[in-house]
This record gives sequence, C-alpha cells and structure tokens, in this order.
Amino acid sequence: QAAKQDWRRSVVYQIYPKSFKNSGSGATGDLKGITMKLDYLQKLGVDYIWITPIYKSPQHDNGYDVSDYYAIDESYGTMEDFERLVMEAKARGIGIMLDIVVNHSSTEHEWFQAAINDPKSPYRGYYIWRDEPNHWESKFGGSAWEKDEASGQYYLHLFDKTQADLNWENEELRQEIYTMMRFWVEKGVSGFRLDVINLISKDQRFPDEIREDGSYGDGRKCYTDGPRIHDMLQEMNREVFQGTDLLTVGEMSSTSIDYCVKYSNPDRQELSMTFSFHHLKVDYPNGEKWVKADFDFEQLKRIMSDWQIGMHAGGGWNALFWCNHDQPRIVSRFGDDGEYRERSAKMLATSLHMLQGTPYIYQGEEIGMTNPHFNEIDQYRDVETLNMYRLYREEGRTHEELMDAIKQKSRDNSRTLMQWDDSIHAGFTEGEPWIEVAPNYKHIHVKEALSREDSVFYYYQLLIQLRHELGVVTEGRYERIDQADPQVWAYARTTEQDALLVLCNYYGTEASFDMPEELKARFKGWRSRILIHNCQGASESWTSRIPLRPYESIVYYLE
Ligand code: TEU
Repeated sequence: QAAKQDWRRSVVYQIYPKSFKNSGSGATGDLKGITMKLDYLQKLGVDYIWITPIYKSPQHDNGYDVSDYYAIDESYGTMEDFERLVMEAKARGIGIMLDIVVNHSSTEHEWFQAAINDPKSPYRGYYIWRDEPNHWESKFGGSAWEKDEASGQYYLHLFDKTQADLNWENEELRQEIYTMMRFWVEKGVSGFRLDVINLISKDQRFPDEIREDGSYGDGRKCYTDGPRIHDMLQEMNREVFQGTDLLTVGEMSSTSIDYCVKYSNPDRQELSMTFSFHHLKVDYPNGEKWVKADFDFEQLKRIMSDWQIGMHAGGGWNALFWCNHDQPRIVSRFGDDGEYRERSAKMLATSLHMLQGTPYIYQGEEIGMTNPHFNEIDQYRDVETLNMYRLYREEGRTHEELMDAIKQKSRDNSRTLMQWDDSIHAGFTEGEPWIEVAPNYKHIHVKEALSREDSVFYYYQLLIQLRHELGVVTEGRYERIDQADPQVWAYARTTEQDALLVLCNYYGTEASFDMPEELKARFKGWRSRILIHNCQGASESWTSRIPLRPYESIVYYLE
C-alpha cells in the first residue's frame, strides 16, 4: 500500500473487542470476530487497527487490568487466533496495534500476588508501598491507596483498587516491560498504544494533596508528566522501538502542548504521536464531568486551534480523535443524533479529518452510531460509572440528577454492541451479549450503510482516501479563519502550491460565512473546486457570501 510508505498519511481504526463481533454465540466479542470483519475495514480504507487490551484479565476494567501480559484472555480466543489475525490483516495492508497497559497491573498478576504475600519478595519493589497513605484521589473515586492488612502497608492505585500502580523506578520492572513488548513485536504487531503512559513517573516524595475540607486532593501534579518521564520513554524507545517502523501513540492524561511536543518530536526519539483530552472537557463545567451540560463551542475551537498550531510549531504530531471507548458518541455530543444524525456525523468527521495529525476512527463512528440513552442504572456495566453512582448517591445527590449525567457522560455510551445488521443483538452474537444493544440498531447498522452511496460510511471512506492522496491534508499549515463566529468553525490548511478551506456549521440552524478579505486577496486567481461536502447543492463559490444549512460542511480545494 502506497499509504504505508509514510505513516503520517495513515488512518487508524480503534476496536473495543468486547463489543465488536463474536464469531459464534459468546457474550463478548472475540479475535475470530475481528478477523471476520477485516474485509469491511479494508473497504473503509484504514491503515492500522488499534485493539484495546486482549490479555488475560479478571476484566474489572475490561482488560485494563492485566493479569498476564503474555497470554490472550480466554474470552477473546487463543494465541493462534491472534497470530492469524495479524497475518490476515497484513495481507490486507493493515497493521495491528496493541494496547500496552503498564502504569498498573491487575492485583491478580503473579507479580502482585508475590508482592502482597511476601513483603520480602523481590516483586514487592515492582509496586508502590507506603506506611501511611496521602490524600491522593483515585481517578475512579475514593482514596488512591488500599491497605494490605497483613503488612499494614498501603499500595497505590490511581485507578480501581484492582489496578495496582507499577513502580517504574525499579530497573528490573522496566526491563520486564521492554522484554514483554519485544515479545509482541516478534509476533508481528505494527505498533502500540500506550495507556496513560505520562503517569508512570511519580514524584518520589509523594507530596500530600488535600482539599480545604479535609477530603481527597487530586494529586495529579505529583504524577502527571512526572520528573523522569522523558528518560523512561527514551529508554523504552532504545530498548523496543529503535530500528523498527512501529507506530506508537501515548495516551497523555491532563498534559500540555509543551510536553506533547517533547513526547512526539522525532528528534527526541520518544513516541510517534500523542492523544490529549482538553478538547473533550468542553462539556465539563468547572472541570466537573458528572453533570449534564452543553458544550462550549468557542472553547472547543480555541483548544483545537492551539494544539494544531502549537504541535506544528514544535515539530510534534497529534493523534486526532472525537471518540474512543472512554467517551460518549460524538454525534450525540457535539452533533444531533436525531433529525440531522447523518449530516452532523459527516460534518464532525470533516472538521477532524481535515486537520494535521493522525485520525483515529472508533468502531461504529463510521456509521454514525449514537449514545444508547439507557435510562436504568442496571443497564450500565462500567466500573467508573458504577463507582461514581455509588459515591455520589452516598453524598446525597439524587438518582434523577445522576442518571441525567450518566446518560450523557458514561463510558458505556461508546461500549454498546457494534451494529452490524437489523437481526437480534444487531448481528453481534447468536447468544446473549454482555451489554444491551442500542435500541436504534434496527435502522442504524453496517448493512444499511453499505447499501447506500450517501451513507456516513462512504463519507469516511472518501475522507481517508483524500488524506492518502493529498499532501496538503498532512503537511498544510493550519490557520483559523472564523473570527469567533458563534456557529461556524472555519479554517485553512495551506502549502506553497495548494490550500484547503474548511467550513463547518456546528448547529441545527442556518448560518452564512464570508471569507476574510485577506484570504480572498492571497488566493486571488487560484483555481478552486469543492473537495467534499455533506449537503447537495453547496455553494460553488468561496469568495461570495456562503450560505450554510444546518450542520452543513464544505471543503474547497485551491491550487
Ligand atoms: O484511560 C485513562 C484515563 O485517564 C481515564 O481516567 C479517562 O480519562 C476516563 O476513562 C474518562 O472517564 C485509560 C483507558 O483508556 C481506560 O479505559 C482505563 O480505564 C484507564 O486508562 C485505566 O487503565
């Protein structure tokens, strides 16, 4: 594949295996199910597939609690199934990327078992123990420290108490991790997504962080982008990535542009690119996730623009995404999942896929899947959602208020079953699935999307093709040009020879847009055509006032 030559032109598809496809009558998806769908993904045109954790795990956090890094979880199949998947994908020009979860392991991992059963064990040092807990709060609620009754000491867990943080100060531990990663490279994987990798270096003084009322303080600044993070990533690069063409993406929690430039600038030999999350907090009023809220459009545009400009200037590289397995569905979030579902899904795709970076498409996004709007707490499965519900109920918040927030924000919004067709359970399994399918599967599914030329699927296919073919999508300099329009995000991408003008109406009402005079002068006499648009009859001229219908998007190509 031509696109493979330059990874910067590639597009990644994310699979959450638990909800993707079961090859028979199992409750959860499996590796054979993924292999069955490779032709579909090849048709979409993606270059890589990132699969979230498939290792042996007690599944308290759907595989982000690994108990054996060298084994495939039984629910997903066998090592042979995995090898076959890698081979079949490769035959279709698609690389498989694995999720590496090494900020923490499951407490069922043999290292942790050895550590907790014998404080003198060499494995004790693989984890983080303190005689007294500080007030750091776990990201899933409550204290980040859990007491080991036998020794009286506490171990750190930034996530669930079944996810114990690994001690990256320990040299043997680091070598074990690199050996494990090389094992998967030998199996033929093409890249890695590194889970919360910017949290691995903790401030060794473990400073206390406490709120004024004496409750848990967030502690984030003591371990986010921590003191030795760059040394550790450079070491990992030398030990595992050097001399390979692995694609590597770090998931960076609460980070900054400066740090991400350092993580992803090729001269520093750390990672290929980074995920950051600031643009997905624009519907968290005062930083609070668990409330129902509208999104702040101006803030969204500002954050996206700052990252485009800042990463470009520093020679870093963004992973671009609207959706993943931790986020609600984008069409329900910044679009309209009712009347304008398809049009707004295409508009949102346009505004992301014309940016600089590497786009990630999360399973189902390419057919415009929505949040399921589950009303009952017992329809939810996610450990974070269930913990938060319990803790906030204890604090006295009402059931109704919490359900409003959960319906909008729960991670399960994106974890419902992939909708393949309109048969029972949307064609996901012939048995009983682990979670319900979204009720709209009768009309939103892959089979329907493939049968109709103007579907969201074919729109994504075209966006991917444009990235493969047009250098400006990869190279062009980003300029925001909408002058804080309350409805429109508009930007240009420019090189010496060509340019893109991207216009997106983010609302369900009509808008219009006038190009800035400076731009008209700069591109005077250039040839122009519409590259891609989501409504019939879009304005051919970019120089006169451009009417934009609800959720309309237009991209002009100038040369
Ligand atoms: O998520 C990292 C992370 O920072 C989460 O706190 C994220 O912000 C949260 O899920 C949003 O509600 C990664 C994985 O993507 C997630 O699925 C895991 O639960 C987590 O790490 C722990 O491994």
